[in-house]
Amino acid sequence: MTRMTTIGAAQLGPIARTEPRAQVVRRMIALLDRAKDRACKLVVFPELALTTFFPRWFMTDQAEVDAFFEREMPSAETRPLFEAAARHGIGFYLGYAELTPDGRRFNTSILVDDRGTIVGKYRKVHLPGHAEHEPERPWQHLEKRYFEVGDLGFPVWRTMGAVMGMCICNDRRWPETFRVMGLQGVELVLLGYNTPDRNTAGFEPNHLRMFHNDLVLQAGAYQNSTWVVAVAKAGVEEGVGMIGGSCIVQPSGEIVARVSTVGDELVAFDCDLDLARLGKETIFNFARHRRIEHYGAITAQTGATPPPE
Ligand code: CDV
Repeated sequence: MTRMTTIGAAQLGPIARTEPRAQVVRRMIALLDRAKDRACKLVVFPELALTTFFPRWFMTDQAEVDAFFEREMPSAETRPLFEAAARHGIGFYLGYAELTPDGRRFNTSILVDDRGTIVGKYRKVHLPGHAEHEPERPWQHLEKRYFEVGDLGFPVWRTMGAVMGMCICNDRRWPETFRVMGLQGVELVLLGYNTPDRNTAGFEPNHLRMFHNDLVLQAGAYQNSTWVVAVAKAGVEEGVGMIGGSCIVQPSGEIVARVSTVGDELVAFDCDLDLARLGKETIFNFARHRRIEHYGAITAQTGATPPPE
């Protein structure tokens, strides 16, 4: 018997700075309705899905920043999303900016099961960008200013018939993200992202943005023998082009489904979770082949230390 489950990648097109959450939630519910028609059991939405990607602006007024954060989940504005998903019997991944009761701010994702219960929370560990205004850039990337580094590690959850884990955007570029979840037997990694189509830190041909996206998703899937569902906020948002390219990657590392637009779009795929077994039992049988006595530097140091000249 296979463990087949249909999963939807629910890409969102641009969200304007002035677009109210209630309208974004309506767009998300429209995608959930399509997911229901396609018999999806789980839907993945992007990183910071409820608002525009606000770290692109330098703001000094904390109240202005906090307007992009959620103080409770679900809230009056997001409850309709939870209700629609539960009505359809669909679980979902949702990225949002979290402001905790004790005043901490995280770039967060939650995993909600098919009955509308929050079963998992993840807080982004790898925060890209910078903490101060950098006027030479055409736009800012101030995640290091607006968020704390996540404090929950990379947990996985056994829910909806699979072992699932989460990460967020820049996390996908770090093999440690996938490996820590791989070491917990992850079968399905869910991730949302917001990736500008241009590198503002230095010159890089623009096509590399999508190449690197695919490269790390496919490597993470293959090297840990896991499904990966990666979902973008896409299109030109407040003057910044975002790559899109939301896709579903199977444990062989092959992309098996991909969006074709940079707008609101759902792609669905019948994922056989047991496809994760072959790699886990053979070439990436960790217990059999990993040589941790040689991996100490991975957790003992951050920067590289080349040998002396
Ligand atoms: N939201 C992100 O984490 N974006 C980064 C960009 C800035 C490179 C990413 O890794 O896609």
